[in-house]
Amino acid sequence: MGLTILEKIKVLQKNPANIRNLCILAHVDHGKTTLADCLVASNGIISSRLAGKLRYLDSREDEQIRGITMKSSAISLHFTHREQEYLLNLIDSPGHVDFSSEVSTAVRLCDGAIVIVDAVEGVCPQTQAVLRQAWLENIRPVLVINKIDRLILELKLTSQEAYSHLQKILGQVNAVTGSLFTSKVLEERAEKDSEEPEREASGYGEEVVYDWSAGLEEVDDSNLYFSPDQGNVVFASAIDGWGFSIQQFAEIYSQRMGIRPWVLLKTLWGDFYLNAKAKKIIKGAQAKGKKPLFVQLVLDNIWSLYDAVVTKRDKEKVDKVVTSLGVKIMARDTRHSDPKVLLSAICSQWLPVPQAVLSMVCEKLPSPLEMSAERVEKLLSVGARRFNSLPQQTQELKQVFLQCSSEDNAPVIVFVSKMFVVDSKALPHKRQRPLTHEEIAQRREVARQRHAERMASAENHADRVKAGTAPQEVQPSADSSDVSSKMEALAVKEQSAEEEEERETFVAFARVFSGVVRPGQRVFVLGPKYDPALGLNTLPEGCSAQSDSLPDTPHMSRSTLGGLYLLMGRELEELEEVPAGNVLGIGGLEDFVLKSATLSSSPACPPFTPLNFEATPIVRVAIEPKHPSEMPKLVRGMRLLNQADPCAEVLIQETGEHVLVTAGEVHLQRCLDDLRQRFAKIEISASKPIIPFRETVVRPPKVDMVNEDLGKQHKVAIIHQVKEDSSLGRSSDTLHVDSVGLVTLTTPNRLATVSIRAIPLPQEVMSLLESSAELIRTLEQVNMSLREGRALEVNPRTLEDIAALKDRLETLLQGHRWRNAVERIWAFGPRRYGPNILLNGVESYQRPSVWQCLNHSADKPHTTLRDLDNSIVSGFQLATLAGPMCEEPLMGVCFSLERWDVQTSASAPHQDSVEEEEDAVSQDAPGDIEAQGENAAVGQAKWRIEADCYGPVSGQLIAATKEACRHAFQAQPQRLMAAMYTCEIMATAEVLGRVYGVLGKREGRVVHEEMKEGTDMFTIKAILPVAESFGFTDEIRKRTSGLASPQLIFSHWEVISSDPYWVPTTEEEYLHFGEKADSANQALKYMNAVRRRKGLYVEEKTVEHAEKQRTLGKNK
Ligand SMILES: Nc1nc2c(ncn2[C@@H]2O[C@H](COP(=O)(O)OP(=O)(O)OP(=O)(O)O)[C@@H](O)[C@H]2O)c(=O)[nH]1
Ligand SMILES: [Mg+2]
Repeated sequence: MGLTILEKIKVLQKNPANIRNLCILAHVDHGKTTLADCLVASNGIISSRLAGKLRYLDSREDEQIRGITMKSSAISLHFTHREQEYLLNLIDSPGHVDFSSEVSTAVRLCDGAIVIVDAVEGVCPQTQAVLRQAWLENIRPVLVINKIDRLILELKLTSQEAYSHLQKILGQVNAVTGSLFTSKVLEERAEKDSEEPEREASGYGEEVVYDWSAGLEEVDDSNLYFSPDQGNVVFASAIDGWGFSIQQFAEIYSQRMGIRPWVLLKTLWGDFYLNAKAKKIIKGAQAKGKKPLFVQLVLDNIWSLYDAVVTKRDKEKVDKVVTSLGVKIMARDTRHSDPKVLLSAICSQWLPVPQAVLSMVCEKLPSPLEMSAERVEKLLSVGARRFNSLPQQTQELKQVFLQCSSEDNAPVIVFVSKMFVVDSKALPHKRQRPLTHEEIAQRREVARQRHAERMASAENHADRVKAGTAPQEVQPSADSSDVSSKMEALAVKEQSAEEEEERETFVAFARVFSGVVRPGQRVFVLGPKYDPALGLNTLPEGCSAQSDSLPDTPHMSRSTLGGLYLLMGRELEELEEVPAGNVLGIGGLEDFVLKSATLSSSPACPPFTPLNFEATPIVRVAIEPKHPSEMPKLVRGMRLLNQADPCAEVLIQETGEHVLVTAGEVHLQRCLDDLRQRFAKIEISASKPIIPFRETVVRPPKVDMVNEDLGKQHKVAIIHQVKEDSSLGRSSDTLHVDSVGLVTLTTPNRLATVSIRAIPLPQEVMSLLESSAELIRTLEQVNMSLREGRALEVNPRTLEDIAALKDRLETLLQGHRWRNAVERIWAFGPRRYGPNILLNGVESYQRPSVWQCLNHSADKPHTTLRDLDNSIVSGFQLATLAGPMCEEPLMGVCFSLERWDVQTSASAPHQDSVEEEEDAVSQDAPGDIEAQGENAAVGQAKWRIEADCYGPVSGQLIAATKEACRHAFQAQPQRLMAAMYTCEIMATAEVLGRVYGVLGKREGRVVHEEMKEGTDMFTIKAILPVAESFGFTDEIRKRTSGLASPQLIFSHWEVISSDPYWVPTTEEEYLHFGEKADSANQALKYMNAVRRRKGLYVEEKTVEHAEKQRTLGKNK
């Protein structure tokens, strides 16, 4: 990059009004990187001939090979629009669903986005996802409808057909925006309503006016939608280098036809036609069968140009067009064998796409100064807290954000959205940079002098030789060898230093929201759990990150900023300072920031809300080095990978395996490549993907496997009955299982007894719990703080969500069995927010409800927690974390605790500190229920001995609850649940059959099939088990010669209908399946595979009919 551009950008960085931070968002392959290429070419960074072919921002090798973007990367461009200079910080993002976390990191740093839609494919799943992300972050989008050339050349639409097709696409995009908008308005409305009564209560005497309208009518949504006449839509073909907005044509035709530009602007898009005789523009083109203005004045021109240049190759016509457009074409373009070259040469001058897109960006996207107050509040209020409840100093920061000030006294606030890795060689101070003119001149001068000296000494020497005296002949050579050896030594040293330096360097991808950052500046690094109120209390007033000794504050550390970099795609340029409103790279933070963080010079600054990630990491593989001795390298590599990827998770399982969790197959491949080539630099082997399952119970079936009513038949198989009896009526001295599945278990010391029953939760409840996991986690946090006696000021919206969840649960859990169940919920699990419920069915135990944050007068005396309450919850958590089938988490199971007796003796003396907890039981437990030991003295003595040998009661109760849950689970019909993907496949009619073939083979199910209007493409929506999905994309691509390429998105969990423990038990079943029942049992296959992987016992007959085999062997 020339120095002049860098200088220019540095100047522009200081003027936030003319800065635009934007990202390019779209579904995969809709042309983001191609468009970015065109924009980059407009700055002369790459040649415009290569634009679209180079994909400059896809700097990784695998990105180029696969042709998809995997990492978002940024570049700064400058652009002149209406005599103003603008700085555009552009971020190209990936469209593949596996990398959607990269989109989240990009969106957070921007104020606006270019959303691209493929003119043929229209709105796709990721288009909707990115529009939603833009909404969630409150950034403003503009639209580019790309690949219009495909309508002409591939679909061969007429201009009129293309117009209606474009209208449809616009309608689709607006429908998505509309639904987002409506939900937001309704949400705001609800929030306002909930705040109003509060205001009344606070006694400000404000008049409260209730308004019953939904609020939709009064909100102005005219600026919200994409419409060419609003100037927020560009039609383009990035690959051919052209693009236009209505404005451009309005200007052209207003001069040519003498119509005022604003009239044209209003009528160029829409149902208007030109009446040439009357020289009037009239509405109603469609009704009268006339060509709409857009077709006549815009599309027809483009269509005829393509026709002349590409289809007909009509040289004369082309020449005419070239002269009339006034563009200059080079001779070699005219002669080129590929007509597209000529086409893009003409189009990129006539309607240059950077001009159209960047003008729209400058006009329609907000500058950092225009950040909305709503966005600021959203960024600053973490979790359930409401903005108003933050400390005063923190609330004042809102103003700072809105001002985006770069004054010296403005506090520094920076958000790091991800850490990325660059080769240390690519860092500016390590890189060889081209010499400036002065340097070249200087070097030339030095070389000249050296040459002159050498000449002079040679002459001297010759003179001396001539004179017969060569006294110091040896000396200089010795000298020089000395010097050279020194040089060598230096070089070696440098090399080893370099090797050391070859380590990957992390650069933080960040944006300055306020203040000015400089290298070497000290700032606070705020973790996601940092609480500004606490920070302000502990730190001395007016302290700054510069101060030397500061008291330790939780979730806060201090760090010194390393180098600051301007992100220029593949390159980084060093900067001395970066003012507010700019995107930048920061070095030197790798030890302080894991993935994202908030940096600030003020302790009042709260951490930003976490990024919204849409992808669920689901594909797990275990990784090990090829050579066991390289384990430390692998561990380090995995740590680096974890830091460098926003979505990948790295963990060590209980089995000691190193596990990598990724969002999908493509993501997995990239992570493995990164590990091999960048982070660990060793050979590694990865296991087959570990497929997650869930375990659940279902209602007992009414019919058997051959659809016969179970009630009418009697069971025949004696062996199986024995088996069943042993599982159902199992009993030992501490365990009893009754015939309806109620399990009663006593702790080994016989002091506590629990009775638990497992009940399947209705499907809707299970999905509700699953989708509300985040909310339940918040609920749990609120409860925790209530229990500790700290009242947390909760955001009213969160409270409302919790109330809504409760209501919904109440409506879903209807019927006799679930009477009052929602109030009786004891806990959720596993991990306290999972989709299983522990229900309190103990009549005599009234515990505070989990919903206690909803009613403030909850602290009634009779609802205190019983001691050891926590042990029951812990036991439940353990039981739900790993089920008995194959130690996978449970899902959709309700455990109802129906009896809980604790036997204690009221005055048990204790010396043992271990027994403290028991002590508490004996003294405070209100539930000193039931038999208090027949003989107190004997009881006491016995108890003490047993407590000694079995450990504390709390621990025993945990184990007992866990075991009871497991037995209760086993007493019901058990099922495995499989993770399911949804995928949308777009395929042409010819390959449709093959797509179905592949889906069928992999147990996929088609749920929807539709023909895309105006094309010969079909969109198929299918559901596919994750377990069968590996290699699916590749197979589909191969079988359809690359015509169909599906994207798999995790959708839900589904019960596998077959019973893994099934054996024939009725006569009919025997008839049908025989005694062995050796037809394939998918669930059993999955279950055994998991058990085998985990090293659990697998019940399998390896050799059957051994005798037969032996006889066979003998006969041979
Ligand atoms: N016909 C046509 N093809 C285009 C156009 N723009 C891009 N393409 C092609 O579409 C394919 C995908 O382009 P990319 O720019 O890599 O798409 P992307 O949106 O960056 O894809 P991801 O980053 O993987 O999400 C490439 O083969 C491009 O050549 C266009 O305007 N017309
Ligand atoms: Mg791309």
